Amino acid sequence: MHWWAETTGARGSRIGGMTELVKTRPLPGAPFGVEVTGAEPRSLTAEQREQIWDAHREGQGLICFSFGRLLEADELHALTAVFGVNEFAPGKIVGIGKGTRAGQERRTVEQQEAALRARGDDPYMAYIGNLDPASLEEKAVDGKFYGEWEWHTDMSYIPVPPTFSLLHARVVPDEGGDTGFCSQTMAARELPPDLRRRVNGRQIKHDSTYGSSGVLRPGMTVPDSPIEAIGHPHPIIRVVPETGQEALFLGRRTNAYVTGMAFDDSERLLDELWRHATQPHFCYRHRWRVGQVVVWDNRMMLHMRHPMAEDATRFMWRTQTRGEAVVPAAG
Ligand SMILES: O=C(O)CCC(=O)C(=O)O
Ligand SMILES: [Fe+2]
Repeated sequence: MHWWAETTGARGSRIGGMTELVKTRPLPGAPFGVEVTGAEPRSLTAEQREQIWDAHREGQGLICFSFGRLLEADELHALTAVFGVNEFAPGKIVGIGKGTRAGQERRTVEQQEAALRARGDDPYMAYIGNLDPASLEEKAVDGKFYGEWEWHTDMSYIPVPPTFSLLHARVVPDEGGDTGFCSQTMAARELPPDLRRRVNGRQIKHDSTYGSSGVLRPGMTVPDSPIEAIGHPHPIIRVVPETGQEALFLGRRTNAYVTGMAFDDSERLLDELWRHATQPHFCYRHRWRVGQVVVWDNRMMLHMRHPMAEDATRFMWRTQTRGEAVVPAAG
């Protein structure tokens, strides 16, 4: 982990003299990622925010905040705001992971937001798990919730997907339900030249039919083939503007299609790309502790969820930041 060796000296002395800085260290057991402790989301100083951005760069898009306690909703929103503009949670506001039903009257974003708040729902917070968010009683969920969720980046089927996602562990099982992360900047760096040549300038259409657990999204129907599936095309290699790094942008494998190719050729190319992109040495498996917030940069990282037992309980809060136009790599 050479970046750490380069910065330890300077960072160590800064921390030694000034207790108001947060503490950072490489995420234990991970090939990338930084763990941050000592952050108070409501009162982060400019210098601490800068440290967090350093952690983003050093961690190659993955930061784990270990708070050792549950956060209040406003604390998670404040932490989210460090990374960008807080975005509505998926599926709550039309256009952000939610379609309009035929015949439904169009309401403004403000009207939709007010309606959510009126029934006690936070428009910026998603709740993921098998507990009811208000009562915290167990609730029935689709059986697919307990299975393995496929590798993906969040909402890549829209033109401007969210940049950061934050997941806050509130109830986690003793076993199972880990979250996997896979560095796509590492995957881009190690892309074999022949494969790079074949994907240069090409786009993948990212399908919106299914959620990551394999459940059909509300209002969607199963397409005849990935070519017909509803989604949005994005460049296969993108650039992260802050660092100039390239990253593979694959979205999810299900119903993906390399536009302009014969279907079988697209399938073969996608299989080859996914085999390359998800090699174990690009990946990290996060075992959750209650109170942690893991932040990932969807421009740099795939993620997935490992299966869990059907009698286990898992409950997370989740927020995201507004995206930016996807920057294609120079062809
Ligand atoms: O629950 C998890 O571990 C990951 C869920 C997920 O894909 C997400 O929050 O975007
Ligand atoms: Fe996700």
